This record gives sequence, C-alpha cells and structure tokens, in this order.
Amino acid sequence: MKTTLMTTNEAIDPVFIFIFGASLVLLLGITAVMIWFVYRYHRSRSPKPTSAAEGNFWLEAVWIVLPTVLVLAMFYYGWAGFMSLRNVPAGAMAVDATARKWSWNFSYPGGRNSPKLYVPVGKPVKVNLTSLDVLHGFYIPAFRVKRDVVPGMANHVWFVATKPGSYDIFCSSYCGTGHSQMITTVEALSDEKFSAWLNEPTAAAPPHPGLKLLEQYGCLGCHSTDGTTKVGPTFKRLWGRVSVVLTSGTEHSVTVDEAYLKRSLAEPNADIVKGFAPAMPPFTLKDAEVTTLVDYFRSGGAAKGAAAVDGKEVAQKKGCLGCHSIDGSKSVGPTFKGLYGSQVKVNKGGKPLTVTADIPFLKESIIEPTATIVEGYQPIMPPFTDLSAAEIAALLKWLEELK
Ligand code: HEC
Ligand code: HEC
Ligand SMILES: [Cu+2]
Repeated sequence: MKTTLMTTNEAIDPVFIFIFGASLVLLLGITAVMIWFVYRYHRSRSPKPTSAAEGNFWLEAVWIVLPTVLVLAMFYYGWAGFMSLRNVPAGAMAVDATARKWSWNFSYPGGRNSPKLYVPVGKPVKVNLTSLDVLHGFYIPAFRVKRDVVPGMANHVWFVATKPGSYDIFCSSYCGTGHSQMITTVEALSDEKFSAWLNEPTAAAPPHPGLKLLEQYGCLGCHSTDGTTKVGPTFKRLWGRVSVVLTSGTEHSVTVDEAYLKRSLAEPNADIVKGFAPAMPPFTLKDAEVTTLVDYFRSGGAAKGAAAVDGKEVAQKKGCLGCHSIDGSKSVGPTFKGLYGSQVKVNKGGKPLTVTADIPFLKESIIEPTATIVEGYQPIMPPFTDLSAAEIAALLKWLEELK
C-alpha cells in the first residue's frame, strides 16, 4: 500500500540536511579562505598596507543579502517541518501514553494497555502525552519526534512507521534516579498482526466461576461488588481488608483471609461486622464451592485461566520494579525480597513504629503509599489509583510468595 502521506521523517530529514549542508559549506569555505589569508598576507609578504579602500557597495550588498536569504530559508524550512510535526493527519489512530517514574504505559481505545507501543505499519499514530508526576520527555529518534511530557498539560506527537520492526523510545528529560531505565520500544506490526494483538482476549475473559455462586446463593442481594454498602459490606477489595467485628459483644479487628471467610460463611453470626445488623443467614456450601468463593475473593473477582493476572507481570507493567528490586538489593524503594512477614520500621504521621509487613500493611503501602513511610526512604512513591482489585490481589499474592 503506497500512501501520499508525508511522514515525520520526510518532514524533518530535508531540513536537517539543508541546515547541516549550509553549515558545512560555510565551515569549509571560511576555513579555506582563512588559511589562504594567513599565507597570502603574512608580514613577510606584505609588511605595509598598500590599499586604503573606502568601501565597496556591491561587496557589502552581497554579504548582507546572501546570509539574510540563507537564514530566512532555514527559518522557512524549519517552520514547515515544525508544522508537519504539530498537524496530525486526519484518521490517525489515537493512543494515550502515560509517563510516571519510571515507566511508560500505552492505552488503546479498546481498553488494551501495554508497556510497549504497538502500532500498525503505514498508519499515522497520534500519541497523547500525559505525566502523572514530574517532567518527562517522549523521544523516538527513529521517527524524529521528541516532546516534553509535562504534568497537568496535554501534549502530543504523531508518526508513521513505514517498516515493521522495533524502535527505541527514551525519556529525554532527567526525571530522577531511574531516568535511564525509562526505556521501551515502538513495535511496528503488519495490519493483521496488529489487529490480532489489539484483540487478544485479555480483557474479555469469562467471568470467575465464583460470581455465578454469588448470584446463585443470592449473596449479591445484600453485598455489592462495586463498593456501595447494601445490607452487608461490599465485596470490593474484601481480601486483605481489616474488618472491625464484634465477637460475642467484644470489638476487635480481623484481617479478611481464608480462615475468616470460611467462618463468615459457615457461622455468619460468630463475627458481626461493626455497623451492620446480624442479618446474614448461614449457608451450607459444598467444600468445592467454598474454595471457589475464597479464590474469587482472593483474586478480587479476576477471571480465571489464561487471563489470570500475574503479580510479577503487573509489577513490571506498572513500573514497580523501577524502584523496587526483587533480589534483595536496595534501590529507590525497599526490596520486595523477603518483605512479606518481615518487621518494618516506618513513620506514621510523624511517629516511628515497627510493623509487620502483612497483607493489610502491604495493601495500604500500595494504595496509599504516603500513609506510612519506611524509615530511610523518601516519600516519593506515587499512589497507584489505576490498579484494579484483581491487579492488587495478584501483587499481594506475588509479594507473599516472594519471601
Ligand atoms: C440477607 C442478606 C445477606 C445475604 C443473602 C448474604 N449476606 Fe453476607 N453479610 C450480610 C451482613 C448484614 C453482613 C455484616 C454482618 C455480619 O458480619 O454478619 C455480612 C457479612 C459478610 C461477610 C464479612 C464481610 C466483612 O466485611 O468482613 C462475608 C465474607 C459475607 N457476608 C459473604 C457472603 C456470601 C459469600 C454470601 C452468599 C453465599 C452472603 N454473604 C450472603 C448480609 C448478607
Ligand atoms: C517512584 C518509585 C516507586 C514506584 C514506581 C513504586 N514504589 Fe513502592 N515504594 C517506593 C519508596 C521510596 C518506598 C519507601 C517509602 C514509603 O514507604 O513510601 C516504597 C514502599 C513500598 C512498599 C512498602 C515496603 C516496605 O518495606 O514496607 C510496598 C509494599 C511498595 N512500595 C509496593 C509497590 C508496588 C506494588 C508498586 C507498583 C504498583 C510500587 N511500590 C511502585 C518507591 C516506589
Ligand atoms: Cu522520565
């Protein structure tokens, strides 16, 4: 397929060659004349000035007009190239790029997210740039585009990949310790391969079988999955939550884990969640059903099978590994290795505390990183508000296994 569209390379390269060529000609010309003059007008050859010219109108006219024309030509070409970079061709595919310390995320209109920028060959792509924290720079040398990504400001670039292949993307503005790791690629694929990639069924996996059980037993009449409180507490982000319960009249807090869930199902009135009536009827469920439900809550309702979320993958995709190591070494943040279950010295609201890194603590550290700050580290971890419950559950499970 041949398009008449001018690519960013075609817009920029001639300008570069023109300015580079003009500079080269001037450099060589001036150097040559200078060397010639050094030789020709050496004191031994012409000890006394012989001419006392008053001026030369034509010579002066030429050295004013020629450079003016040259500089204006450079301006004109530069401006035209800049305009082609700013004017996105109609019908460009839009992709949202989000920069954060220290990773890129690309999200597509269909809801697909990726740490690499996949694009179809031969189609213009418009990349909308936003930053979640500090100033970054979006830079693809292969397509001659480079643009600042400024927090709170909408910006964009566009380009066309004319050949399939993998092209580097860099961050071009120093943005902290992990700046040099803020690297990813453009993956230019043929049309068929690109649409196959875009429509990979990661998003539309079949629902978790636990959801069917919740419907079948009428749990959803009293419990929501979206965070709203009904007759009972919501199931949203239930796993790992700290519930304040009343056990035979005494108040204490429990962490929602497997044992607690099993007890809540078998004897709903053993622990009554504070602020709720003891309205939940006991259910006699088969063991397999209980296992399915526990798994449903553990995974935050994520679909099973091929699409099951992998904690390590989430950590990579969301850029956690830019600040946290998994081999025990200290990085910008504490290492994940051996973190689960360890004693952590933290600062909470200005007070030093030692806490056990259990599921609720880790969960809070991820959702609300500034609530407790680990001693010896800067409070620079960004809040990850874009993590789904399933992703958080996968991260927690992975951290638990990483000990
Ligand atoms: C008639 C309404 C009703 C139905 C039906 C019901 N629940 Fe409940 N559930 C409640 C109430 C009210 C509470 C809070 C008081 C308590 O702890 O007993 C609760 C508490 C819970 C808790 C503890 C939540 C927490 O935040 O600690 C779990 C887990 C739970 N229910 C699971 C289920 C499951 C699974 C089903 C279906 C098999 C179900 N419920 C059906 C009303 C209901
Ligand atoms: C910009 C760097 C940065 C990124 C990205 C980042 N973190 Fe952190 N994280 C930190 C720093 C610094 C600390 C220690 C200070 C604090 O407690 O906030 C920390 C603390 C933590 C803790 C508590 C550790 C402990 O020793 O108690 C957990 C858990 C954690 N991060 C998980 C994550 C997860 C999961 C992600 C990805 C979703 C992530 N972090 C992304 C910098 C980062
Ligand atoms: Cu950056």
